[in-house]
Amino acid sequence: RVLITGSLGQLGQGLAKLLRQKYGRDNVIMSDIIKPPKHILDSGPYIFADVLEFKNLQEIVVNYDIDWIIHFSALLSAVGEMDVPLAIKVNIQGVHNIMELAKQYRLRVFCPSTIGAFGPDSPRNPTPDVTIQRPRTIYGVSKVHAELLGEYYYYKFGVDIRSLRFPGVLSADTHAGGGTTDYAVQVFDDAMTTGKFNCYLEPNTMLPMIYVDDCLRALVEIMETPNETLKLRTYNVAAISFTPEQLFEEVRKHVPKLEVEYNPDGRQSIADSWPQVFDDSGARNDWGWSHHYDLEKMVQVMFELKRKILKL
Ligand code: VAH
Repeated sequence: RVLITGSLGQLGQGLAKLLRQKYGRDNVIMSDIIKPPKHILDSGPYIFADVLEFKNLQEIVVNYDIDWIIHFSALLSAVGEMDVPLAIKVNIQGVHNIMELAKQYRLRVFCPSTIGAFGPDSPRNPTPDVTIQRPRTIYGVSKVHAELLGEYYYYKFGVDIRSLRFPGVLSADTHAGGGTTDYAVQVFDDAMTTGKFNCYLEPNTMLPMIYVDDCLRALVEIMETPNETLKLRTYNVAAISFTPEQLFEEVRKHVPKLEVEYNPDGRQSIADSWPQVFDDSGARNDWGWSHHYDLEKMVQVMFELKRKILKL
């Protein structure tokens, strides 16, 4: 069985749906620390799981016969900067508990990393799998820590940990919580409701991005890859890179009158320290990663889904 921690974030819902199609509704347990909306309860098993409570996690692993943990619980880049002590607890202490749990019960673990695990000293275009990592956010520091701790547990205790560095994720039915790339999600709602968008990044801020279906397929693919195939425990994956102005040009093919104002805020300095283009050739060569959604297709499907969700 699979346990998804932090499953009410941007990726958990879509992943649960995908894994339940493959492994059965009752073999994928969504979890978080808040009460879920009704449609989540109706979609399959959902339980309370606090990654800071080791005993709570042990009980879940035993009572639900868990084999895999997908560990999404974390404070993302921007929100982490607003509460560093909480980010250190959740993103670092939380991952200590998950690693210990995986060692104790021989679990396979997926722990997402991010473009945010790189910093201004890393090569930015392109950024390879293995290079300097000196991130300037507590989110990035905690994700480098998770990568290194995961490798340690793999080589020292044989814990089967896998990780992908995700770029900004575009999804239509969920919102990220406090990320720096979230402008690329929010613009669709604003374009369809007010026709106006206030962008907190400069127009030419290039960032690697991926559509949520590609992102979740990459996660399932690496989790299903035989361990001996993997040369790294952490791989970059991306689809494409784009700037706000390139995204808005594509959005205007659907909402021609979109008006954009650029008012950069604190997230600009975070974005300026991140990769502009990911080199994900390692994933493509080692386990056959390939993206299906380019910018045009991403924007197309986002509008199709948004029209359904917003009933416009
Ligand atoms: C964030 N969307 O902006 C997340 C992600 C690639 C960035 O980690 O913090």
